[in-house]
Amino acid sequence: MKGLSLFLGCLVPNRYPGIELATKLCLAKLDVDCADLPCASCCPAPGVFRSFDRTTWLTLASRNIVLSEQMERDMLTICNGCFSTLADANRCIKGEDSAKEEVNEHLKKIGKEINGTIDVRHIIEFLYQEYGPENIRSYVEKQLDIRVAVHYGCHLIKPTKDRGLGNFERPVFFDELVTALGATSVEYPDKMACCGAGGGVRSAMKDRSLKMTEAKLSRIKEADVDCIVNSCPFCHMQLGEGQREIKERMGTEFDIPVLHYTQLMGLALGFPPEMLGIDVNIEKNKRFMNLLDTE
Ligand code: 9S8
Ligand code: 9S8
Ligand code: COM
Repeated sequence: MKGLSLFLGCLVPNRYPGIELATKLCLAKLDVDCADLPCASCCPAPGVFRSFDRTTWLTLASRNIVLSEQMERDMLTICNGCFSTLADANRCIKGEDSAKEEVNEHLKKIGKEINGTIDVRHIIEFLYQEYGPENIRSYVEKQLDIRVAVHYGCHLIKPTKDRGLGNFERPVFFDELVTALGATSVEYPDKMACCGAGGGVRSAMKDRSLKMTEAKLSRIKEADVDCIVNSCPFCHMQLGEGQREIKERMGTEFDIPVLHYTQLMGLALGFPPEMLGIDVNIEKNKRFMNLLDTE
């Protein structure tokens, strides 16, 4: 297997640098060879660019993929949206000669060429396929005796024929990675529903987007969990910041901690919350951390 390059996307560097650190700490603990990917741009976001102009979407994605090809590394994403764009674009370049030629005509202008020599991975899929839940379990230093609502997000599992991660109505791979940390993955209705943010809905129709989020958060609240875990910084923002927005606009209060999987894994591997971007000055996070300490 090739080494990896870490594709951060936009949201992690701009809003959640703690998720970058959590990712790097976890990967180092697992001895994964993962390097920074300098000069990367937005993936570009699938729900926006791909919907408007396929060639622009494919060319920008290809430029990012080339950076990793030049390093002779597979790309690792920590966001469902980035995974969707980069994995789908890569598949398209590898499978369609005409698309590859068209993109290379554009890339030539900046002295680059895409060859289709690497793979694109998502950290959840990578950990599941290359390590497996049992193996992850052996790295755990602190058993997390908590109830977790797993939110897969849309782009991690769809299109299912390309993802190859099993059943898309009731997938289990993400849940298994969560239970490997000692936690319980709690079932809840509409678990596979969108968080409400994707596909430009958050930007274009904020009220509708938050209504979807409120519905999802209500089902999660009823399931009586200690936190929500996601694999996508966009879902992370919608389910997290969205709670504040919903309280302001609709008055409903949720108060549920939201963690990216790398943050949850970081806690299980023994790192303190401060190193994982978990702000314990926020009351709900403080309560969550106390819960972990009173085992
Ligand atoms: S990059 Fe720009 S907007 Fe974002 S985070 Fe994930 S999807 Fe790709
Ligand atoms: S769910 Fe529906 S489109 Fe998506 S992956 Fe992340 S953001 Fe939330
Ligand atoms: C969601 C990305 S992760 S997008 O809004 O669908 O582009």
